[in-house]
Amino acid sequence: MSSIEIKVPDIGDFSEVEVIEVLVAEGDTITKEQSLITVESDKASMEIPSSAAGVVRSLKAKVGDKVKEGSVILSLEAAEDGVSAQSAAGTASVPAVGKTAEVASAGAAAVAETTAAAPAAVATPPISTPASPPVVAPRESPAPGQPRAGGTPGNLPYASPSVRKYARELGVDLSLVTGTGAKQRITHEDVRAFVKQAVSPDRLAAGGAGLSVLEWPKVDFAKFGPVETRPLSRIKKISGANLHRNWVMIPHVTNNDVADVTDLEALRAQLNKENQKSGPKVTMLAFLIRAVVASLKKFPELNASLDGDNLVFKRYYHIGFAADTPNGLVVPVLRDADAKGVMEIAAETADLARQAREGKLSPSQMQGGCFSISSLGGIGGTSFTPIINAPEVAILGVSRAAIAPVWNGQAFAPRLMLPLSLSYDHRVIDGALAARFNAYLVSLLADFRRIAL
Ligand code: CAO
Repeated sequence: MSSIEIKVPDIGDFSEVEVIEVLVAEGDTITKEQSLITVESDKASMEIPSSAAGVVRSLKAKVGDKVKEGSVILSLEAAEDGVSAQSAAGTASVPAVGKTAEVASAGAAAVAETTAAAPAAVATPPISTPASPPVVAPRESPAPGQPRAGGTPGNLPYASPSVRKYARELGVDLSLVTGTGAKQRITHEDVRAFVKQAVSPDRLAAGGAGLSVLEWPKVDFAKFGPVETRPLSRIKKISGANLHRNWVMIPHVTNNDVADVTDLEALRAQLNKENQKSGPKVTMLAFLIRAVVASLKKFPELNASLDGDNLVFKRYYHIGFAADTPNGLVVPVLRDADAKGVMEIAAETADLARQAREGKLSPSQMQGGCFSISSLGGIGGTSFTPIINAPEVAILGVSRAAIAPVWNGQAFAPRLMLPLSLSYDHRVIDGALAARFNAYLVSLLADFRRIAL
């Protein structure tokens, strides 16, 4: 082992350049061609590679130093098969710094080309010269008086070659990263922080859209009174993550309407009276599913899903319905609802709801839904905003029916009015279409014979 000094090689036209990054530390074992420091001129930043392999004994260059050809970067305990001290001392060939700098000033297109070529330069440094030329990245200055953006479209982000390489390895688009280094240069730490934020649970829940919101408040509730902490159920954790994503990613609008279900309720009561012993209990939900299917047939945009720039129209009618269970909300799916009558729907939804409460639903029984219904009518409420069950584009919320005075043209009559809250994805469904859908549904529920038309 021999001790050698690694010096700054010939750096072309530049008499003095600033050290902006030190890429190794004392005690590091380095390989030949490994980048040691990044220096920056007014036209380009470049990495100086080592001309020998070995262990770094002492670092001589630090960030902010001005260095020139011959300045000592570090002293190295060279490995046995290392290069001779003389060659390590920086008798480097003239690097192409000046040439690259010209490219850099030749315009955005040329700059992009230089950048695109950079990976190869970094990955396989030239080996034909005693000391390889620095790896160079053109430097783009901000317009006078303008702050340097971490990256704006068309501008080359301001970062050293090693940061560019690091970003490439992680798949980070540097134009999206804000630089916090000197003169807003993007540092390794900036790339790390960007990735950390990109993979944070909140960000992932938002599908990468990213929300710039305050951190969730951390409160020691026990300071204010007795507390008991219980873990969320598995269902709550899964449904919570889905609801959160759907809420933040879908532009929801809710259309509220009321249906006169006086006659329908009378029919339901009559059917239940007739079927008391034999048939299933006929529920409002079963009528609603039947009416929703007829409405989806008339307004197929609500029986669709977004797929990038396309809208996928479904020619099947699988209807999900929210079921309240001891462990949380689940949405069983009634398949081929268009092929089933109200009695069959009533029997099947009752069975699915029972399986849901007993935690016996299989994943396939909760998949493939086209449209969902969330009925809180048996509990209460006058309206609410149901959250769309992605990738569906609409959901119907049903609140408690109540007797209300309705003007029939001559007088107010007591009618049973059912509140319907239709939430829709405004990217797919216009407000007018949603209002038409809801009005049509209202008309079917008011006179169920219309479904046969
Ligand atoms: N208005 C007034 N009363 C209603 C009604 C309405 N819209 N819907 C149902 N009811 C009444 C019924 O008449 C019935 O009363 P009777 O026992 O006197 O006949 C009672 O409420 C129970 O109704 P049901 O047996 O028809 O059941 P349902 O259709 O209300 O509910 C199901 C079935 C599975 C939807 C329900 O059990 C459930 O889980 N609902 C909650 C859904 C939910 O949690 N949604 C929110 C999702 S977002 O968090």
